Amino acid sequence: MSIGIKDLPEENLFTAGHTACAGCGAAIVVRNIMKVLGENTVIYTPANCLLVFGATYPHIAWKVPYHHVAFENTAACATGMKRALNTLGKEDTTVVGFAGDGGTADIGMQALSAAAERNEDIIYVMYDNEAYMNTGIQRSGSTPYGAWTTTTPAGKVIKGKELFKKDVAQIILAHNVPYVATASVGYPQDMLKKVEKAKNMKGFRFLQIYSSCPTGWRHPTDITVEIANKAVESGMWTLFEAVDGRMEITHRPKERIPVQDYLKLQGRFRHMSEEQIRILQNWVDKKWDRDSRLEKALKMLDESTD
Ligand SMILES: Cc1ncc(C[n+]2csc(CCOP(=O)(O)OP(=O)(O)O)c2C)c(N)n1
Ligand SMILES: [Mg+2]
Repeated sequence: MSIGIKDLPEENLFTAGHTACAGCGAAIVVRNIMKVLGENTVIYTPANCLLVFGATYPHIAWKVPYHHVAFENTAACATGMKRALNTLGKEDTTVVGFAGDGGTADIGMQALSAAAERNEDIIYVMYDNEAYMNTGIQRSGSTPYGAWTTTTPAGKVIKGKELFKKDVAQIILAHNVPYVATASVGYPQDMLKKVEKAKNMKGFRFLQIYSSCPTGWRHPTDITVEIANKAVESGMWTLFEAVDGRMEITHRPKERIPVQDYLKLQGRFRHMSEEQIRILQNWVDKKWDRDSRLEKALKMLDESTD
């Protein structure tokens, strides 16, 4: 039996009183994940919103050991701590890196890839709010096509981001690590299950978690979860997990809603032309098709080597 929402302890290890914006997806994600990870956990965070709203001197929201590290080296620092704890005979302590999409898809990728290659015994969580939010909404490799950011403005010449979202979870999956999953603030039960599974495994474990951002995405603070649901229902976000490389889509929308139903709730997509929406819809259709075929192919590959 996996953990349910009602089983979560009352106590917050990431406490109330942090200074995240109202409706911040990342804050909801971190608070709930910490309830599953428990007290015997050590945290690493590079520069990002989570650093600022969770630990700005002299205040701190963390009730477990917490380290702020440079942007580039979250996975390397977590690795060092895990090895040191092992040397001290504290093998049961979980070491976790929590980084944003900028700190993962772009700046932290090198250390992350190296730690995954070495199959280090750590959990790495990428909370994905699809831009460098803390420094004023600059685009990252994880920003979707068409989105307005301050470095992909929406004007007469440039009309939001002209490139497509980098698929970080698939990049990590290609490292053949024990556990890779995507999750979302809109699907808490699915997320908690995946975190619990990751916690109980050994080796390198990676979670990419959709974390809506009312400030950067320009949406009302009370529809954080609704937007997250529409991301999955439209196919913009695929919920999957891969244990030892066997990929399984964990929530398959019965009928995908048009991507426009997702876009229209957010100011960051307001400027998009019909042509741009068509381009994005086409990208989503292809991505969904590829994810579904990849699921089948990896399953067949796994069965043929059993
Ligand atoms: C090497 C380096 N470059 C740039 C910065 C400035 N900086 C601090 S936080 C941040 C944005 C982080 O974006 P992301 O990782 O997506 O997290 P978010 O702020 O969105 O939560 C940047 C660019 C820095 N601290 N160090
Ligand atoms: Mg970000």
